[in-house]
Amino acid sequence: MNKRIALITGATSGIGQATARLLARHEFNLILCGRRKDRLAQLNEELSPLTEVRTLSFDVRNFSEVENVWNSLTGNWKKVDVLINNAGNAHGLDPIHSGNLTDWDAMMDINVKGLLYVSRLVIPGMVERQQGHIINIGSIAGKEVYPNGNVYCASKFAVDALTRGMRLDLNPYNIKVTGIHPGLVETEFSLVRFKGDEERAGQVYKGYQPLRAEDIADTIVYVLTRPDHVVLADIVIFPKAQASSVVVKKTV
Ligand code: NDP
Ligand code: 8X3
Repeated sequence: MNKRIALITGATSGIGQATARLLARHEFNLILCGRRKDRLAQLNEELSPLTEVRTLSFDVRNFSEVENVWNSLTGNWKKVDVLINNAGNAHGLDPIHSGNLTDWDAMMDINVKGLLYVSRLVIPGMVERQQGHIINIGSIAGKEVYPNGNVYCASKFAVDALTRGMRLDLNPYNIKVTGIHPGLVETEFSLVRFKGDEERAGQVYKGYQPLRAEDIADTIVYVLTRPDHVVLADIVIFPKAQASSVVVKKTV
C-alpha cells in the first residue's frame, strides 16, 4: 500500500514533533518543517528507520523562503496528502494599550500569514488531484477571548475563519478540512510566550494535569484514520481540569 505524505509545520517542538513521531508509526511519509535545523536533523535520524522523511527549514513569515524550499522538493514529494498547519506561538501577554508591536507582528505574521503562505503552495496540488486533508491547529484562544490574549486570540480567531473558509472553497474538490482547538498543552509554548522565563512558563502548567503534545497527536491520528466519507470538522480539546479559557481547576 502506498503511504500518504503528511507535511507538518512546526515539527521541531511540541505538538508538531509529537505528531511527526506518531504519524511515522501510522503509514505516513513525512515532510517535517521548522526553523531549527539541528532539531530537524535529529528528528530525521530518529524517524528515518520507520518511514521516508524529508526536512524543510524555513521561516513561515517569509514567502519567498517558503516557496524556495517548497520548490526544492523532487519526485512525488510535492503530492502532499495531508497538510498540518501547526507552526505558531503566542508572543507576550499584555493589555491592548501597552502591547509590544514586535510581538503583534510576530503573531499575525506567523500564525495567520505563515499558515496562508504554506497553504497557498500546497493546496493547488490537492485541488488538481481532487484529494487531500488539511488540519489547522487553532486554539481555544480562537473560540474565546481572554484577558490580555487580545492579538494572540485574534490570530487564532483568524485561523478558525480560514479553516471554515477553506472548507467552503475546497468542498467541490473532495478535500477534507479539520480545525483542532486545544486548551492548555504543556510544550515550549509558554516559554516562547514569556520570552524564555522558565519560572513564569512553568506556573502555567502547575496544580493540574495539562494536556501533553501526544494527546493532540493522538487526536490527529484519529482524525486521519476515519473512513473516507467522514470528516471531523471542528474539535475543541481540554485537559480535564479546564472548562474555558479562564476557568481551570488548580490545586495550588
Ligand atoms: P511549541 O513552541 O512547542 O512549537 C511551536 C512550533 O512552531 C515549533 O516547531 C516552531 O519551530 C514553529 N514555529 C514558530 N515560529 C515559526 C516560524 N516563524 N517559522 C516556522 N516555524 C515556526 O508550541 P506548541 O507545540 O504548543 O504549538 C503548536 C501550535 O499549537 C501553535 O499553533 C499554537 O498556537 C497551538 N496551540 C498550542 C497550545 C498550547 O497550550 N501549547 C494550545 C492551543 C493551540 P522553530 O522554532 O524551529 O521554527
Ligand atoms: C494556547 C492556549 O489558553 O494559552 O493557544 O491561549 S492559551
